[in-house]
Amino acid sequence: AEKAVILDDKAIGRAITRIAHEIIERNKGIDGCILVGIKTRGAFIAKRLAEKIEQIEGKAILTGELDITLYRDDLSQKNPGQEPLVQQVDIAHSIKDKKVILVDDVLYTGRTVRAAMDAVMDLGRPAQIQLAVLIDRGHRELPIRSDYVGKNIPTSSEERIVVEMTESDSTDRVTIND
Ligand code: 3GP
Ligand code: 5GP
Ligand code: MG
Repeated sequence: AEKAVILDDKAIGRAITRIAHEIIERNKGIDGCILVGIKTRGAFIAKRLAEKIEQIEGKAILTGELDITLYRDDLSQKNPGQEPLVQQVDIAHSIKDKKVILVDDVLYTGRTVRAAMDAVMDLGRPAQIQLAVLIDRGHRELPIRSDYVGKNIPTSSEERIVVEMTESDSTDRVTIND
């Protein structure tokens, strides 16, 4: 299948730097904020954002992680589907009255973010939940939008965005292939 590069390593770096500045600007600093990355690559992006924010502000932002994977419905059902299910919550800080900034690599239907919001609200009442994503590929099935976006990529449902990050892959690159 054909492969088009949407973001190279430099462009990914610039997007993360810009989003770090936007987070600081919107929240007038980072006091009371916690970055929560959705594994796997959303957690890598959250870690890179945290490092950049610390460089800019001179202090560390709180971080946490959620592990959310697709759960296969009972295949005996007439219309089997998959729903994202929270597998693990790794947030060592209280989120009560905090501004929780969820971070993911790709935003698509919005169902993963909905599951993430449920998991966060189960931990206590946050002051606010915000969302940062590297790629918004459209096709929302829920009324969910991102506060911070690296790049909007209109896709067909058949296309796939491939996000590669050096933490787990050989390079930093976002490509689209069908
Ligand atoms: P990630 O955990 O780094 O986000 O869901 C497991 C992996 O499969 C994801 O990696 C993601 O990159 C990839 N993937 C590609 N298309 C889809 C999709 O439509 N849904 C989900 N959940 N993951 C997808
Ligand atoms: P949603 O729940 O919004 O449909 O999808 C969000 C999650 O599914 C993201 O965490 C992401 O891992 C994955 N996802 C959905 N579509 C794509 C895609 O085209 N490429 C990649 N890499 N991940 C996707
Ligand atoms: Mg993801």
